Amino acid sequence: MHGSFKTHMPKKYRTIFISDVHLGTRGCKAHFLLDFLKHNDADKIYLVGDIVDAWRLKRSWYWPQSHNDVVQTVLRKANKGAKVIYVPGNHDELLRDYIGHSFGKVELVREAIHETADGRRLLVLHGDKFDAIVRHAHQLAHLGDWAYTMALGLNTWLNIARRRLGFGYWSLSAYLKNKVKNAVKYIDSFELTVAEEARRRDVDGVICGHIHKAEIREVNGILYCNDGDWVESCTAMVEHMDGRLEIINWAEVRNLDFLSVAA
Ligand SMILES: [Mn+2]
Repeated sequence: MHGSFKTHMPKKYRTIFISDVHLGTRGCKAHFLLDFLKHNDADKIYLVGDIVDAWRLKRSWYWPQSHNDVVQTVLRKANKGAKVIYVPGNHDELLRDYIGHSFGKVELVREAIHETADGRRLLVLHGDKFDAIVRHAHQLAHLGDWAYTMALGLNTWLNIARRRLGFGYWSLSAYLKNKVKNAVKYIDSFELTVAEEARRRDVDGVICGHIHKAEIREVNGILYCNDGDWVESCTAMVEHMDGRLEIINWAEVRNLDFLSVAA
């Protein structure tokens, strides 16, 4: 591991939140996460779901040493006194059958309420249960769009028919631009839906993962936090000793080049 960052003692936080590591997949940046865990410590660590990708492992087994090291490192932190709480996500949902049990010193819970040092109550959950609601709404909203696209792909006959019927030229770039706009809308509605749940549950905010987009922002008076992922962005969320929450983009902090280190 390169970089000019040199510490002998890991930086200590009150809490670390990590999700969407997707161990067991080639996309997982296990080396980056190991580096993060080496340099950062906390009294409490929340694993906010999709830590192990059981879906993908079931289809094809992929488990290099670095992925094993991540598991070992977290267990070692638990043994040394960190409270480790695992909130399963959809890719590790088989663990949901063991809610309420502990694996060694790792506690499995469906969701948690975390209280920050400055007294805020935050609902901790993976977030996939809102995904279905959000996605469904989007599918309905864009069914027309989809049908149109499919029709265009059918065959030249259809295109000839279209021309005869007087339809105009179909622009791929406009279509893709629309898709990007939909993705942005999707993230927005996910954040809104999760924040609404927090309001319903009478907490100050929510900490989730799932959509691989780190964020701390206020949504209609509710604090929405997303700890990001270790597939694309290499982000974690930390709570400082005074209760301040912060997103740590580890690749940025360490100036890591995604291509220079084998994941
Ligand atoms: Mn997920």
